[in-house]
Amino acid sequence: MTSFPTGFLWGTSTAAYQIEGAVSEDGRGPSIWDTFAHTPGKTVGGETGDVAADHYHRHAEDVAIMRDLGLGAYRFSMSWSRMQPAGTGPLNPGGVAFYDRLLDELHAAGIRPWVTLYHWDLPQLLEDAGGWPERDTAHRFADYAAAVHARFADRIADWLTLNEPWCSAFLGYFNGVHAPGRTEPAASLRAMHHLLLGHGMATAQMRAARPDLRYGLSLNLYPVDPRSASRQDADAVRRIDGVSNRLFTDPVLASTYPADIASDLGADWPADAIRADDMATIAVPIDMLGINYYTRHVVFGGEAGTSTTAFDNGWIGCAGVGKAMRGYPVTSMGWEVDPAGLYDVLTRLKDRYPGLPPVYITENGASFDDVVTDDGQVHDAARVDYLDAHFRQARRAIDAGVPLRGYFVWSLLDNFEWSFGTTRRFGVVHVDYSTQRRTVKDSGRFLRRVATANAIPDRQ
Ligand code: IFM
Repeated sequence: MTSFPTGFLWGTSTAAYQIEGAVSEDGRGPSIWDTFAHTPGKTVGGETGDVAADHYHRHAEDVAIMRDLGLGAYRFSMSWSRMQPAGTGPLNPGGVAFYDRLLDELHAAGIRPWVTLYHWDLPQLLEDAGGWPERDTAHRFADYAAAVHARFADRIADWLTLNEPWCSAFLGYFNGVHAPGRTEPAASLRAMHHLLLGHGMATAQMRAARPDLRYGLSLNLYPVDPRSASRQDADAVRRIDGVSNRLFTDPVLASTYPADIASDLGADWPADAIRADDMATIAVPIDMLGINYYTRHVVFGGEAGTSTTAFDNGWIGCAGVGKAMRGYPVTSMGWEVDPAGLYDVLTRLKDRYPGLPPVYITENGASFDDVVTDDGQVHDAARVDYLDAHFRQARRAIDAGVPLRGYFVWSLLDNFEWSFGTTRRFGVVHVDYSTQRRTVKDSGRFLRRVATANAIPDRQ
């Protein structure tokens, strides 16, 4: 057995639009993802999250599954447009009632709720007013966070402001593969700044109201390595590490934007949007940093004009830089399986930022083309192997001194995987979308063994 420290937290993660459905019920307003998914050509097969995994109506069953899996915590997001349909004004009683019901179930099951306030579903009316490229959206977010926090602070101790602001900014406003689907480089950098500003303002307000609770955010981070020892590939690493990681970790953890990347981005850099006190606001102290890890980027440079992968990958300002594939096994997302990358991302973070706050893996997992076999089960051996290998790297990182305190697997359920719709399955619980029947996969049973023993069993 490979044990984890006492008190290490095991859980699963989800996000509102990916599982809830019920998009028109109990006063919920439209978000940018409703609009985007309903726009022809934006998602595989034109799928939407209108029903998704129907968690809105099946949350009691889903919490019972988590209890049965022995999980200590559940990270979910609140839908802004369910809580505050117009993005401003009083909270919607129907939305509040839903999350109260969910929290009742979680508390009764002894599962700690971790809430994410923003997992990409901006109220459409705020996008109509300009969206994240507008500074006012950061203020709207802070107001929304304060209102939700005032209502739920007695029931939720762990608060994450943003999930993966990199995706919101660059997939949403740079290459447009996510809502709201805009392809405006300069606006995407303003969006980045205002997302981070919203995080800082929201955190300060929540902490002022309840300094005894815990606050942080989740970033999607990648180890970035060169394809070769060439000077061009070293520069590609600098650039991709800059736009994927440092644009977010430097302001949050060191109160500065990376000067080399600001310089690379030239006229698109939002210098006029960054006001005097903004960096201090963004670097508000946090109690935990959530890290979402999926794969490593191995990159090459010096082939300007030969590669479109920089744009496809959302790497703003990096034309000519490519992503190399190494022939590793890939998930059905096409992402290389690289467990050692988890160790690298954690230890590099610790080395770059002395005084790193406690870290949680707030997402890690894999999509595979699972099938329910004749025995009624889902034998997802590849996902079991994936989780086993990544858990071992997490333990290695703890041994190397990383203050890692918990691990949330993405995801509890198969769900609406954004532009891929339901064609990608990340759950440790299978969802049959025609019946909404849930089937715990072998990976779910493996997670139960790990969570209940707080240890990884030896391989047979
Ligand atoms: O499904 C997403 C999630 O919403 C954010 N992080 C990555 C996951 C897998 O793509």
